[in-house]
Amino acid sequence: MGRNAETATSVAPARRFLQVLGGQALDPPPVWLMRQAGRYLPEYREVRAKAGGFLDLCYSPDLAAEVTLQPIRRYGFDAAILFSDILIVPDALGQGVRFVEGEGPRLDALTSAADIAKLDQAATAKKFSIICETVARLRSDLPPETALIGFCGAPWTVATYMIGGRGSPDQAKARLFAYREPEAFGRLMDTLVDVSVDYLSQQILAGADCVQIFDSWAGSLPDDEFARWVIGPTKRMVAALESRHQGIPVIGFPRGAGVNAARYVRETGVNAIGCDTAEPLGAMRNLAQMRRKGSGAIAAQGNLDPLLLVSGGEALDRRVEEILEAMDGLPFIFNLGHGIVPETPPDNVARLVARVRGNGV
Ligand code: 1CP
Repeated sequence: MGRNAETATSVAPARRFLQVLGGQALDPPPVWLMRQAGRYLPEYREVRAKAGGFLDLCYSPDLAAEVTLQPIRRYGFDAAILFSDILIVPDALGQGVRFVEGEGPRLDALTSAADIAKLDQAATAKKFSIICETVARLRSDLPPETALIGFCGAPWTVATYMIGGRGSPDQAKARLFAYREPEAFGRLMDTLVDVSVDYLSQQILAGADCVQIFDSWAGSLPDDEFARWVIGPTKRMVAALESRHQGIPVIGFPRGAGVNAARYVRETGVNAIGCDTAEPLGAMRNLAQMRRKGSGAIAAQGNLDPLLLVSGGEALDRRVEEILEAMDGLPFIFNLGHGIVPETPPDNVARLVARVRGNGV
């Protein structure tokens, strides 16, 4: 791997991934996978066991950089995503966050306006700086042609965990809180917008080439609440990032947005939209034909079903072809429609990458 190759030359390397985020169509399209570092890889499980807890892994720049690089070494993806988690933000704000083996995240749930008032923005600096050490290490360790994606959760999605105390199928606690106490909920969202912009801004200064905002639970809101809690905060984040880091590309991933996806693109100002598995290919094609005010084309990213990557075989090959064909000639980044699942056979990932790049198999 080309260590420090970027600093060795004064010419910025061509990162195909960033060309597409700039609105170009490339053949073959760049490819990376959400959750590409993770439990499906034996080398990840090894490092994870050594790290102790999941948060310990996130807060160890050496180990976090190592697991970020693992899928790049194996598959040569066009982009690496910082290994971390969207729940670093509540943790850094002082809300208790734990990851329970085999169960997932558990947070000391916020139940009142008073709990929200206790969140401590000033406390975030120390933890964010540790994460940014991982980013800096990655930018120097990655091959120069590999883009580095920084990320955070969108305010709505992070709030669903902060109020629910855990993942839930319907995000009922956060939705109810937002209906019953819109002012307090609005203050929580304002805090999350501010802190998340700072966090992404620090990742960009440390070397991230672009950022992705994960709104995994965007699909649980009716359209007026979608506008208020998904589009509004994301739009403010994109504007703030644009004013601090002109030209930095932002990918939005409003999972489950459905027919609201085009409105999300139009109103938030994102450069690219991540499409989930349920997005029809025709709709993804339409999104990749939209244009951004004052700048180039919108890129679309997605949207293979992660379970097809588990099943593999001809069904996988067929769908990969369909997606490539549908997105031909448009600014498109090949990805899954949601994160890779732990049951995924690593060989299927190699097969997918080869097919996307036209290398047969
Ligand atoms: O034991 C383990 O190894 C824990 C599994 C795991 C991993 C690998 C968690 C716990 N988080 C992560 C890393 C992670 N999470 C990354 C970086 C790795 C990469 O992409 O290669 C990213 C971008 C995330 C983002 C994330 N975390 C999201 C948004 C994307 C999505 O999948 O919808 C969400 C919702 C989370 C919360 C979270 N963290 C972990 C779990 C199991 C969950 C989901 C919990 C739930 O809803 O029940």
